[in-house]
Amino acid sequence: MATYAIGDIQGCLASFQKLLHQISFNPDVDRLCLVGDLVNRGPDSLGVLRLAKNLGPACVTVIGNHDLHLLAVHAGITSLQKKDTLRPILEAPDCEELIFWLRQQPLLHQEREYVLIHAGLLPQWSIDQAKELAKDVEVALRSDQYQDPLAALYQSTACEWRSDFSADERRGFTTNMLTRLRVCSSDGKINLRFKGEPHQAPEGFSPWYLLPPASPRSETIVFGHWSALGALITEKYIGIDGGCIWGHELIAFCLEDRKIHRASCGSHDDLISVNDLLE
Ligand SMILES: [Mn+2]
Repeated sequence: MATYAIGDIQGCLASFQKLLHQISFNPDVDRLCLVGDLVNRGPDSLGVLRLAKNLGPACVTVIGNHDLHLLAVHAGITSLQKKDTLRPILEAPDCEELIFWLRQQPLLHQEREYVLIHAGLLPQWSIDQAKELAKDVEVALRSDQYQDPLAALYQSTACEWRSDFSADERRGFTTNMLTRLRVCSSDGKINLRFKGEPHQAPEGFSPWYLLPPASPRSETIVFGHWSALGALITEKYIGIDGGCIWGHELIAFCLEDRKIHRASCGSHDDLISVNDLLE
């Protein structure tokens, strides 16, 4: 029995299947914890979503920014962008079931001593506080009337906590932190524009995982979202976005033995050219 956390798949079904084969994944005894961004940019987001959903209780994912974008497009809050590869999901006969499954997933998931989130956690927040903030968003997304709160959190530009937040503003801030954070200031301001490498962080901002938490955390945080970072394995922080979509690798981290497994993504159907993405 083993539990694997897997990094951002982004529609790279062939790489996902290759990695599952490599780790001899058996859904009857093993578990998968995905760090989100199952969909978009890659060639088969529909296949990835179906595979994850069909694994039933053997698979949980936290919701990433691309997953939220899919929910927002489906709800009519925004439209497909040129680089999006989400149309096959929207046109699939099982679209409604897949969307329902996706919005039942958490933004934060704890698996024993590991806490999974898509992007990051500001140093000001304890794990218990982060769970409470995440729950607030999860309840809204799981509700039958999820469209209005989804629109508010999807469009939020909140980068800094304010104690007088409305419910929509609070959920927007939480979503920006958990699904988009890469660098922040020591006083808890998020920079949502920066996507470069950690050492290029703008002045006054640091990679979130380098800032000491205000209160000690016993848990280890597993996250994705930062392909320029690649695999980061430290005692308390495990980054596993291997940049699969850029032709690098898809990464699995085994929670029991802390071993890393990698599927290279450069030589098969999932590789898309950078030109396709930039056009
Ligand atoms: Mn992401």
